[in-house]
This record gives sequence, C-alpha cells and structure tokens, in this order.
Amino acid sequence: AQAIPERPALPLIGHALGIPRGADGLGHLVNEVKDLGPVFKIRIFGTETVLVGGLDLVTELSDETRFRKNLHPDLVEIRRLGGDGLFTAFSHEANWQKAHDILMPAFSLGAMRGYHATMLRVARSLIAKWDAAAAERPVDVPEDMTRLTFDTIGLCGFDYDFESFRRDEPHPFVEAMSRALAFTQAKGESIPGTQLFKWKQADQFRKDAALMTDLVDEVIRQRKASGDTSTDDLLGRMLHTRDAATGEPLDDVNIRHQVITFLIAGHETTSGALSFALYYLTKHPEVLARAQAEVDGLWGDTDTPEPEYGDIGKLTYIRQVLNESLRLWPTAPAFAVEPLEDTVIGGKYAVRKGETLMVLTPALHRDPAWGENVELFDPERFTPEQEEARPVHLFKPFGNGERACIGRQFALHEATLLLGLLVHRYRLIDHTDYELRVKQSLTIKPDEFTLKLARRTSGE
Ligand code: MNH
Repeated sequence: AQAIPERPALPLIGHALGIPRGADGLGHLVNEVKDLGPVFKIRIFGTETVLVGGLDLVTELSDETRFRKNLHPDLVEIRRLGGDGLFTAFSHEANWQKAHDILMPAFSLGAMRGYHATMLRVARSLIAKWDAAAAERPVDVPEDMTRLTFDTIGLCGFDYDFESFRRDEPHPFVEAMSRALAFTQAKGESIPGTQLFKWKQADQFRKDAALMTDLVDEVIRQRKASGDTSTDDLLGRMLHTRDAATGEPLDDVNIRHQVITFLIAGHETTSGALSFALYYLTKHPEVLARAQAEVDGLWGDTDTPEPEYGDIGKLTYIRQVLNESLRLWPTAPAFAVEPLEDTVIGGKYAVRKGETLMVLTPALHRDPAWGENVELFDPERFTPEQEEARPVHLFKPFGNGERACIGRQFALHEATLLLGLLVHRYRLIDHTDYELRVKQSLTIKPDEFTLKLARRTSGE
C-alpha cells in the first residue's frame, strides 16, 4: 500500500497553519483536490482526516457493505444539541433504526401532499413581505429564505408557528442555534485544551442550549396537553406510533433530540439552496426566462396562482435549476464515512476500520466526469437524458445510502414551490452587481446577497 498524499506537516500542529479557518476553509480544500488529487490527508493537531473528492473513490466509498456513516469530531460535538437524533446518531445506536422506521413514511413523496397547503401558506407570507419591499427597498435573500424554511419546518413538523415574517430579527431559537453550532465548530478547530479557558463562550453555549431545549419541551408539552393524538405531522408520528420491530414508541428524551434535529437540519440547508438558486437566476437571464415561461405555462398571468400539489412535479425546469445550484454549492458540503474493517481504497491506500473518510461534495461535483467547464452554471446537465447517462455517485448533495437525507423530498417540494412562485411574480434586480461570496458555518450560503424586486407585468 502507498501513503495517502499530503502536504509537508509541522510536528504536533500538522497542517493547522496552512488551512484557512472559517470562510475560506472549504474553498481551500476543494482547491487541494486540483493539486494533490482526489484523495489527500490533513492533520490538525492530533486529528487526521482523509478527504475524498473524485468520482471513482466516492463510488467505492458509497458501498455500504464496506463503509458506513462516520461521526467526525464536529458531528460528535453537535450531539450536545442533537443527541441520538437521526442526524447525529451512530448507525449502531438502536434509536437510529427505530426513529428512521417511524419517520420514513412522513417523508415519502406522497407525504408531501399533506404539507403542500402549509408550505404554500408560508410562501405567501414571504411574498407579502416582498410585495411590500418591491420598489421601496432591497430584500436580504438568505435571511428571508431562512425565515421561510424555518417557519415551514415548524408548521409542517410540529404545528408550531415561529412567525418569522412578523419579526425584524431572526427568532431567538435561530440565533441561539447559530451561536451554539458555531461554538461546537470552533471547539473542533481550536488548539486542544484552549477551549477550557473560554468560560464566557461555554457559558453562552449552555444558555443557548437551554433556550432551545426549553422551547422544544414547550412544543411537546402543548401537543400532549391538547389531547390531539393524530399522526399527521412529525411530532404526532413520534408521539403516537410504535415501531414495528420493537412495538415501542420513541422515548421522550429521544423525541426532544429529534425535534431539535429537525429544526436544525430542516431549514439551513434548504435556505442556502434557495439563495444560491436565486443568485444564479439573477445572473443568468436566459435561464430565468425559461423558468418564467414554465410557470407562465402553468399559471398564466393570474395575480395569485393557486399551485396544486401536482403542479410541483411539472416544474421540471425549475427543478433542473435547483439541482444545478446544488451541484455547484451543495449546501451541506461534506459527509463522512468509515471503513467497517481495515481495507484498501483506490487500489493502493490502506485505511483503518473506523477512521474518518470525508467526502468533499463540491469537489466531487466538479469532477471531470461532469464534462468540460465544470464551473459553468448550466441546468442542461439535469435534463432527463443527462440524468440517465450520469454515473450514479457523481451527484451527492443529499449524502449516501441509508444515512442519506431523510428530508430530501420535503426540501425539493418546498424549494420548487417557492422558486416557481417567485419567478412568476417578480423581476430580480441585481442592484449591487453582486459578486458571490460564500459564507460557511455548518452549511454554506451566499453572504450579504440582496435583491431589488419589481412585479412583472404581462409580457415581461
Ligand atoms: Mn438533510 C441528512 C443534505 C434538507 C433532515 N441531509 C443529510 C445529509 C446531507 C443532507 C448531505 C447526510 C449527512 C451525513 O451523512 O452526515 N438536507 C441536505 C440538503 C438539504 C436538506 C442539501 C436541502 C437542500 N434535511 C433537509 C430537510 C430535512 C432534513 C428539509 C428535514 C425536514 N437531513 C435530515 C436528517 C438527516 C439528514 C434528519 C439525517 C438522516 C439520517 O442519518 O437518518
């Protein structure tokens, strides 16, 4: 076996000095694929991580008879919030399979029919705000997308209204969550031991976690007190269905972890995906025109379209736009797997049982297998013919296998509906001549992206 390529490392601190912290970390690692190849190793203090960013290796790592999800150190930290909820559970924890089996039916394509009316209602709150802003002031795209996706998961999942469009500032839960997640990430990136001295931040983290837990407990308490035992939403299912294998429902502590997990996992990624899609629509007038032609074909020039559940499947071009945005900027930009046994990957690199092998999705999504000009935004990559011809593991914005995103249909339904309504109603005015800057936390989104809007009049 050969050694996995890496840059020269300093004793003890390894590559810690060569990798920019925060915003540029991801871009740096994606670029390393160009220099070091589709697999390379980084060492930061004691932690070694193997990064993978090419089709052949990702195809190999997607084999679930040899690899499973790995909880890399950042995810282990997030367990302080999400515990054994679906996203941060170890695959071998009994509660993962149990919650997966109980919740899967709530995320099937057909289940979206039940969420459609609520998604539409939240979309209309956003449109009311954007109508008022049109002609008067710009809108902050990622902030409003976050309001939308957060309210949508709150209402569809737990029948709880965060009322984000009635607030000037994000809901306190969102602020607490962002700070708490940033704290868990910073901990993973700091010099071992030094986090012990960050009393203030640690104290703030405890307060933020308590705020989140209290709110979630209140949501659960209200539902229990209401006597409502229906199973139409996520909370109802979690409280009132039994797992077929064990005959038991989820326990209260696990339900709390799941609700926090859905509030975290269920909105940031979709918000980022919508923001990137709007960015590309703004920068590509010919793509926007085709998207508008598609919705006009369905809804004509009526002032208030009434999209039906079945319309979403017809918005195939808008879906291509979303997919192409997720190709260039997969908003959950990495996921990790680990070998079930010591093994060799790529025919020559030895890897150990349980070690972190991190798939860098933005690098995979720029593999030469996508053709020439991989940086070019081109929704034609997602026509049915192209999808048919594409290698299965070349596009992985939702991760892999049994631990892939459970909320995929939910995100795509929500995002397609909203984008359809927005391009139907507005002209998108690039008033700052915006240059894309990507802001990175656990997820990625365009930083400081604002638009001006004007209502379309017929024929525009
Ligand atoms: Mn989501 C897992 C991306 C929307 C709930 N999600 C994942 C993973 C990726 C991902 C990648 C795999 C992570 C890993 O292997 O460590 N998710 C996305 C993207 C979007 C998204 C790009 C939007 C676009 N996710 C959503 C929505 C919900 C959701 C919406 C909930 C309503 N995601 C989850 C949960 C998991 C997950 C829960 C963990 C599933 C499991 O491991 O069983």
